[in-house]
Amino acid sequence: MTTTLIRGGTVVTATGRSQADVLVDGETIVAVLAPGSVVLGTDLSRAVHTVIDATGKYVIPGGIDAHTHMELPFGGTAASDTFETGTRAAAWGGTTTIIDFAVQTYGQRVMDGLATWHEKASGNCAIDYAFHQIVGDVNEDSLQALESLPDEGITSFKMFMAYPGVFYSDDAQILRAMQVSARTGMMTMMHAENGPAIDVLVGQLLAQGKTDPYYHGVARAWQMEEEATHRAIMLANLTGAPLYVVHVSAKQAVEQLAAARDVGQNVFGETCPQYLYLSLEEQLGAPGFEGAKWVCSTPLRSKAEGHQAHMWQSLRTNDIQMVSTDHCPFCMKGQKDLGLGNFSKIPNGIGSVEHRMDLLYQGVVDGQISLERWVEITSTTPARMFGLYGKKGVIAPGADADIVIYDPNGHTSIGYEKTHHMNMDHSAWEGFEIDGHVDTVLSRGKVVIDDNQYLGAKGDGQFVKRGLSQYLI
Ligand code: DUC
Ligand code: ZN
Ligand code: ZN
Ligand code: ZN
Repeated sequence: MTTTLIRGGTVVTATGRSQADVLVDGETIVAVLAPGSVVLGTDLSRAVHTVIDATGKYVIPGGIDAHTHMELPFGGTAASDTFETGTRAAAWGGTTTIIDFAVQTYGQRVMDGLATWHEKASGNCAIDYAFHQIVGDVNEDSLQALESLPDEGITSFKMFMAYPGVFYSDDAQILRAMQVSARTGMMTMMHAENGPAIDVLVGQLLAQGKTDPYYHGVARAWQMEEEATHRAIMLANLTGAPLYVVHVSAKQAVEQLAAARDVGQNVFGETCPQYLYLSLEEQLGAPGFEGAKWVCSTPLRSKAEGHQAHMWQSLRTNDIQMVSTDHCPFCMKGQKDLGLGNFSKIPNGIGSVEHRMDLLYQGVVDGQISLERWVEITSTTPARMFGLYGKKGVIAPGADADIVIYDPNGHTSIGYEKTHHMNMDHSAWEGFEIDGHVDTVLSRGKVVIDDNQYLGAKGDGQFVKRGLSQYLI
């Protein structure tokens, strides 16, 4: 077992920052020490094999991206990142754990869907990974299967109020699954958009010849998100299920979540980098079919209507608790272009797993959030929300040595020809400049990124079983 000393840095956690050295033994953090406590050449230091100099840099717990879709079958194609390429890209960007969505498709058994996901991921990941379960077909058999998921280390499942005919669950199905959630303590996760109503609007827009990518966002209006969010909250209220609404983008949806939290309901929300930085107006202004790279659901919202600013505000007020990517990459050629002449055929999704830590750090530089809040919303809260805390999400003795050394004096230019390790033919983040840089990444004690080199290997990452959420009242 190698022993590593990270010295000279500023350790930043969700609750504060201090000058400290971090001692790692094998895969685990064993001590957080006053600077210089380990004097090289003394007995204690004889055991130290590697010294990493973090002077002038932040030492933070590795990022946890609680919403990714490697290899997701969608829109007649599949998300272009495999577990191998997607987790490697995540490591490049300072994310050391992903929680991906295992998929039960319509007509499939939940446990068969889960087994398929284990096959896809096992032996292929660069970093640790866990699963949520998508329930695409709520029936007697699925409801029974849900009861046994916590034993498999899966303590959350997701349903879709959108995508009729694909993943969609109606209110009756949602109610029944939420009853299981209430009984077991498992988190219900919800894609909250009124799919049947959206499909009517999609048909009407197409009939009027409005086929460009921009109309995706017009059809998926904020009212569709607010209404579904409210309905999900009411069903959760009735059943007592804890509820986590994914990819929140509309300020009206945040207000629904905030009102429920104000009265003590176990309701949570995540937003994604695209809703903090990108807008429907920019999509409208993109030439030709270019706007297809930003087609995702929920859609980009109007900046003029104030959604973006409200998302940042919600991160400050904790009306939104954390940021995940909804990483769901598709190439323009051969995938997004399925929707040339019909926006509804563009596979939904943006690839961001590599850039989440940097994009949110820019929020610190821009004065949107504090340094500690950055760590909280990208690592600590995801760990607490989804039963990983203690091992993940913190720099403390006993935690896995998932550590990022972040250089606030470094710089990252994001772009397809620059920083890009995701398996897609473009970047949705082209031209973004970050006033910071991921210098070194340790995944369970192993240095996997250092000085712009990848030093890990596929299979380094292990499946992590999760406990119940530690965020519930
Ligand atoms: N939203 C996306 O953008 N992609 C995959 C599924 C989803 O809900
Ligand atoms: Zn979704
Ligand atoms: Zn998703
Ligand atoms: Zn550097």
